[in-house]
Amino acid sequence: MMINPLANHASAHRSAEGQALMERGYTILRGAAPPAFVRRVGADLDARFTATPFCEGGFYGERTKRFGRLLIRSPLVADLVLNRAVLDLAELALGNWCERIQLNLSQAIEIHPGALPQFPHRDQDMWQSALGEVEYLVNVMWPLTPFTADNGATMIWPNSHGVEALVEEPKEAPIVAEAEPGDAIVFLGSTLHGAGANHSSAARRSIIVSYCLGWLKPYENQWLAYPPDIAKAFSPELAALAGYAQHRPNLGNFEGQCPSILFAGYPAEPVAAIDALRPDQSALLADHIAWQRCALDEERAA
Ligand SMILES: O=C(O)CCC(=O)C(=O)O
Ligand SMILES: [Fe+2]
Repeated sequence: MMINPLANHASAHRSAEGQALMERGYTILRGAAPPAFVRRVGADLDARFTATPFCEGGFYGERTKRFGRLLIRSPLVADLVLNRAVLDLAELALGNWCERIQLNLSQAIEIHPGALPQFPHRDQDMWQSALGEVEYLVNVMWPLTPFTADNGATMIWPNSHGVEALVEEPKEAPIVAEAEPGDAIVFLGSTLHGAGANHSSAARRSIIVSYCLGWLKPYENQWLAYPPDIAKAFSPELAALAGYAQHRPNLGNFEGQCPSILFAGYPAEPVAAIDALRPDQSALLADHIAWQRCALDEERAA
């Protein structure tokens, strides 16, 4: 099934990083953002890290802190979410299965000394759907502090993606995604991974930004994280990623229209529901309506 023919033209398709992502299940974009910029993002998030309680439960990790809604925690996060090289990779991996991608989550993670390695997992397992055929998600880890083997850098199992998700045991040993602020660790939703153990004496901080198919239920409820009064300040591209765009046909509409109409306030008067169809559906519909009109004309002429 190819929903979005434009996906094949993504420039990432021809890049070495695009090839690595699709062939090995992950790639690391070195220097995807200026390190000083990423450190400023870290500074913006600092107070929130301190104030946030430790997570509960073995998956999140009890020596780990997490919080979401990063687009309101630092205005700089928008630039990471909209990073062109990253978006190209996300569109490359997901474009065959949807017409537009959406933001699945933005989450800050702090892994404290003494944290155990995280349960190795595939992020796509949050959706109970067909495996091995469709990619649902692309994950991007932006280190805020250096990622080392000692402090809990993400572990990634190369070549564990795609149909390999149907196989119980990964064929290869994991790699440790050592990286610096400014690097972007990109991996597929079908790639086995998990945070490493933190054996160091300092916390490991990072941001995850993930993108998923535009018709899926995202992990973080974007409309609640960024209600219209907040999202109206976003650029159109960012607002669309945060759910203020329909996924044709008509998914995510408000009163039959694009939810971005709410940026002007809730409509005081009733509004018309307007078709938002894919071109193939529009063409089928146009044929059908033409046939109906013809039949009606013939009936009248008889
Ligand atoms: O923090 C990390 O390195 C990985 C976190 C992760 O995979 C997750 O929370 O789903
Ligand atoms: Fe994960």
